[in-house]
Amino acid sequence: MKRVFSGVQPTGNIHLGNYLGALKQFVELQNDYQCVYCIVDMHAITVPQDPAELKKHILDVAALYLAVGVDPEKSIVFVQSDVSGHAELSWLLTCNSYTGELSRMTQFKDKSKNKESAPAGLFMYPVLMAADILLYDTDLVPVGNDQKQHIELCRDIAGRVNGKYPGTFVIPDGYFPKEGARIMALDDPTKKMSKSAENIHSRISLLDEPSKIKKSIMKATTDSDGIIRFDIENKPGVSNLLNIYSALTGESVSSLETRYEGKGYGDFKKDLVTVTADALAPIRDKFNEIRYSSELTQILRDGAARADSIAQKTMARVKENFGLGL
Ligand code: ATP
Ligand code: LTN
Repeated sequence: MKRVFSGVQPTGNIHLGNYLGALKQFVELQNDYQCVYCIVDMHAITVPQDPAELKKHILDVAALYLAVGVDPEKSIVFVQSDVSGHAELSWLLTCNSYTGELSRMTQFKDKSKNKESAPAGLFMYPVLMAADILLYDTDLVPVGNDQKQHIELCRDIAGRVNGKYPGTFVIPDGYFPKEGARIMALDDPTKKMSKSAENIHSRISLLDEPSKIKKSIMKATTDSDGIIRFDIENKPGVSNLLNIYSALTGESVSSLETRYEGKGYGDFKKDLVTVTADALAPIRDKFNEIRYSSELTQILRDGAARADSIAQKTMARVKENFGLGL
């Protein structure tokens, strides 16, 4: 069976962008692949974290994985720092990466902008991500569009290592959803929906109550021409809402355009509120059921053991190929 790997950072406020860009695909891929889903806590510490909050967010993301439908009987769910192979492989890849290519990563440039000095961990972030992926001989990586550059870098590093040490890594492919690969902020559709934006109405968090969902969608930025049509250039707000509607329901954007012809933004937004609230209600219920159960930690322990046994095999092969150790 081919293998899927992906990860989400435990940093709170998991939103509709994370769901439609990544988590929804995690569930869909479970039947056809062996899936490995990680909570990447070592990526989270590339920026300052409060230890107690971090611990809480690790369990929040784990519970959300299960709440959206990741099935621990089928998929491996675990916390990155519980498997030492990630840090170990990361160093071997560091020695096969160049400062030039890492300096070109747009996420690094964005996150270190206006800082006199950036943490080295932020710079090395994509190498740790490559280690995550290559450690499991991954074939497919479901992520949002914002991760495209990191996936390309991972493929470059793997290809380079294979050039020096043939047969070391499987070269992975990115897997990007057709709709939902880039959900934009509701208050500013030129920016991606983000966990860290100050305005809570810029995003819909997966655990938002219906009243909050309603407020955020009804406030969402549109335009003044009143036509429900997909046009990213000229109508980014309406296009983003169409995209969300389509990704949540499976109805195509063109069918939505036809159905809402002659109707106003108010009607369209009201329907989108219902669609969104209906999609998130079962996720919220399942989350509340599982978040404080002892089953959750047991699932993560089992997951780490299963992940570690794959990781150890890869590390033995990689070390052998590199000529490391006894
Ligand atoms: P944020 O920018 O919101 O802080 P992130 O991308 O830094 O999120 P993660 O939680 O690690 O952090 O992302 C988890 C997944 O969600 C990734 O696959 C990412 O590509 C995807 N994702 C994040 N934001 C969006 C978005 N606005 N639209 C679609 N996918 C997204
Ligand atoms: N950088 C990713 C999170 C991440 C990841 C991974 C995704 C870390 N390691 C491995 C896929 C595969 C992000 O979405 N911010």
